[in-house]
Amino acid sequence: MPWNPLLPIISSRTMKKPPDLTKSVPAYARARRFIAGGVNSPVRAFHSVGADPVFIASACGSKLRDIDGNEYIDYVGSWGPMIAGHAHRHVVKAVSEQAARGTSFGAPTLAETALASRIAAAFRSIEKVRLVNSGTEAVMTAARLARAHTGRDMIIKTAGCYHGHSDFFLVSAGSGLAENAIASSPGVPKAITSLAVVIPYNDIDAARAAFSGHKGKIAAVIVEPVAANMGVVPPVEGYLAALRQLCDENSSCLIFDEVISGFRVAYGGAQELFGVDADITCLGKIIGGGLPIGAVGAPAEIMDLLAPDGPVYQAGTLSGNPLATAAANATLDILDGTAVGGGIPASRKDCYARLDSTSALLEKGLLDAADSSGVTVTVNRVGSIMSCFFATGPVRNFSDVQSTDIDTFKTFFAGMLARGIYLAPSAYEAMFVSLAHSRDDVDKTAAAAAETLREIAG
Ligand code: KE4
Repeated sequence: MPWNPLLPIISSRTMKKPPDLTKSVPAYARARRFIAGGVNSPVRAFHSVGADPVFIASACGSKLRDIDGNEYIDYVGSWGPMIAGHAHRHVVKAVSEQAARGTSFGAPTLAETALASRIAAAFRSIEKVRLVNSGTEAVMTAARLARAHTGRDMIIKTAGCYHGHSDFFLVSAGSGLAENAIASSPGVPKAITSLAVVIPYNDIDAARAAFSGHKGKIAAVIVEPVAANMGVVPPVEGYLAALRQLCDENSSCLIFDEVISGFRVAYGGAQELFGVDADITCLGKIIGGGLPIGAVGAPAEIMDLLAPDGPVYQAGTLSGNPLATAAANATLDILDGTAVGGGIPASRKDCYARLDSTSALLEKGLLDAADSSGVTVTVNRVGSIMSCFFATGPVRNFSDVQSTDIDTFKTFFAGMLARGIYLAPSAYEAMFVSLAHSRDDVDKTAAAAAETLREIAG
């Protein structure tokens, strides 16, 4: 049997026989010959967990199946979009029927208007929308709109939040408060990063200091209202409202990057959950039901700045693509309870109640497993996203996350994968629960966690 790269990871840390990756191993080698890093998005390469990636052949409901035939309970859910579960028949039907009517026209369609109107109805801060192809594009456009709307250039971001890979947002926090940022990627000019002010998440004093240190120059604050790219880190009580107030006092835009939290933590995202309105909202993932999509939304006064009515240019060949909007509208049908049959909850309220109850069971299962094994963990959860940190806690910002035991996370990841549980291959990502996850899935996950944590405890 060819050498299994997971073996040293798993065998050195878990007694459980690793999955048979006979086909994934050569598949990765071949992929590396033709694709940079062998993957089309870095996190998929499993580098953060010191292993080689598993190649997926198919998925249905809460399960993934790899090209070796191994089945896993999936808590990545394509990094958030698959809230209804994989290959949901309502989504598959909508996309298949649309494909037969044409995949792209480069012209307006009724489905785009339908989706935009549903997004506007879900977020009271949104009057108009522009559909794009990714969360990165949504954030890029939001930043451009904020700068055009205010006539200012600087933007405050928080350390540990991720807003896509456009130049300006590839910055990491300097130490301390309101430091000038340093690019976290070569190729990003200092002239661009010098416009970023990076502060710790959940630190309103730092935000206040950033504003007073750059009076009249701040176009916007951008934040994930529920941080989920440093693991899940909820906003502390009053944090979002305080950012809202600071932006109002300084006539700056508050940009909520709800690419993950939108339609996830509530149908109306974090804005509904916490009752704080953004000036500009970025969406993605769930609204595409697994197809490429992003959206930026705001009051008409801001959105009308966009071409062709306004001077702010933004465009995209496949923006509002018919397949993506078909998947999107079908997914929102499921979440707002208008798709009938097939075990779909009968209403929006039932949907989010089910997501929350399944996730609460999973959170309890992980905590009980840790208790029984004597391993210290902190679980941060908001609705159906959560992270299990190997730390005493609390975990409230990026530096707290960086102080958690990342090595033990790697062992936990390997042990869970060996037991058929597919977690995000990084301590800085979230676990995503879908409507398709069952009680049996949660029980199996909790049992796998208990076994793995017992091994870790030794
Ligand atoms: P995309 O360009 O990847 O569609 O969206 C960028 C983005 C923007 N804002 C937030 C809050 C996001 O979480 C993301 C993308 N999230 C990552 C994982 N946490 C996508 C996974 C990947 O990069 O492969």
